[in-house]
Amino acid sequence: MLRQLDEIRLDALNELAQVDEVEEVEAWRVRYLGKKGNVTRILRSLASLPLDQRKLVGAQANALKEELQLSLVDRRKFLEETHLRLTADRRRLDITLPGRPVPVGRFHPITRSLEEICGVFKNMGFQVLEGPQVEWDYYNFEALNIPRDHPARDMFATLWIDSETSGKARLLRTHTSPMQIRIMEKGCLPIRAIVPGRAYRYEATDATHESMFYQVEGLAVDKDITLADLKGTLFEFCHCLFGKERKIRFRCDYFPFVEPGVEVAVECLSCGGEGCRLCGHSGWLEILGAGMVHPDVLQRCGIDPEEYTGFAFGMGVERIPMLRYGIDDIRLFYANDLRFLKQF
Ligand code: FA5
Repeated sequence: MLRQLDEIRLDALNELAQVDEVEEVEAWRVRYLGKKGNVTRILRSLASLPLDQRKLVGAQANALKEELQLSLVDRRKFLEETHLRLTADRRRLDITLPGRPVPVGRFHPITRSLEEICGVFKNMGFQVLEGPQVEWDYYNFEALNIPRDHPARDMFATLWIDSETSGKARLLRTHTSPMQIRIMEKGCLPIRAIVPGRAYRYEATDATHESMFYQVEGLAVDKDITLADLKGTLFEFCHCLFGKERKIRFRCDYFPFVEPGVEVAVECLSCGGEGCRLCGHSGWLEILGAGMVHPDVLQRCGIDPEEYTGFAFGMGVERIPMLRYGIDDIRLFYANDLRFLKQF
């Protein structure tokens, strides 16, 4: 068997020296080192040899296996380098040719706005949370003081998943406010949180309304929070995003889940307050609804309204870049026209 190993070694090394294509190296490997290869076959037959021969033949067969493996690596490397050299000689490269430009992607303007908005609130100490887009009637309406048949349901044209009349109906959330309940229910006080995310409404689109749009909800619950805190927070936010010169309007509004309720509008950039298509000829564009969390809502979430108060707001994200860059139609954001998107 030792002689047989010597013969295999000679044959293998001779054959390998004659291999001159990288692809042939693999066939050679299979012939000698593969599962049914010559060396493997001998290694497998060791068990049938008497012990003294087994040690001798085994050591030599293993040494041969190692030698062939190393030779294979050397040969493959040699052939690959030769191939590369020959190719380079044959096809001269003109390294002075300018490269082909690779198109660089960029973030969608709404993604950038979301990051910017969240950045401002993070600097004020708010944490960023997310919530489900498919929501229960309970969180979207009932817990927010909007029971079935309440006229305020008409404010939110809803895309229902289950029938509204079924006991536990699901819907596509019409605003990010259901997260107020989910956060307060957890009972970790005090709270400073913002929730960016999508909202859906079953309504005709126009220059300022889409059926899918983004909102950022804000919620602060603590001892001694007042309307002045809400006003200060929102004015600071508006100054960061629109500059100190821009006029901000803060006035009463109604939402069943806050008391009092307010609305914030920003002077229209497109017309400088004169009135245009973007602002519906009012000179102002509403960006958010807000107010002091209603005591009934606090109570429903297990928070004592005698001890704690809070404010909440929900802003329309698309309206922010519209006001900053004078974009006069919200639908441009989702039409996927690169000529528009590339400008940001
Ligand atoms: C709400 O959605 C309330 N959840 C806001 C709120 C939160 C009030 C917390 C009080 C406390 P409203 O329907 O007004 O309110 O929407 C808030 C903002 O979302 C609007 O000011 C507007 O900027 C934006 N928005 C509303 N509907 C659309 C729409 N169809 N397309 C684009 N933006 C919209």
